[in-house]
Amino acid sequence: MNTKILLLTVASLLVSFNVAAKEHIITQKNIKFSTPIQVVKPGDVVTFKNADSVVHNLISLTEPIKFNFDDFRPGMSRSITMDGVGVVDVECSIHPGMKMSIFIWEKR
Ligand SMILES: [Cu+2]
Repeated sequence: MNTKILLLTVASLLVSFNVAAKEHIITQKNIKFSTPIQVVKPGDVVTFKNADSVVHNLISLTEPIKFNFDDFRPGMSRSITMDGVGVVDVECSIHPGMKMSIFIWEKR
């Protein structure tokens, strides 16, 4: 195979791999989120997991992504596609101070 064609094929595969939606996993453990801040690209998926031995909940009252998962028990997980651009503030209303923010941000 022609070397130039091979290189172009590899490059285009890398580019398409790079733009594919990514999954970001955020756990709830020891009454904390695993990170205070998560930066994602529009279309990426955030999966929340309760890795604690206590019940939490998972609430966002902020645009562009609003949700309210009550009774989020140990072992449960939820995946949410991050459409739009903005800052999503996530909290557990059972445990004050259990907060984190997701920045949905597209690099120009
Ligand atoms: Cu909690």
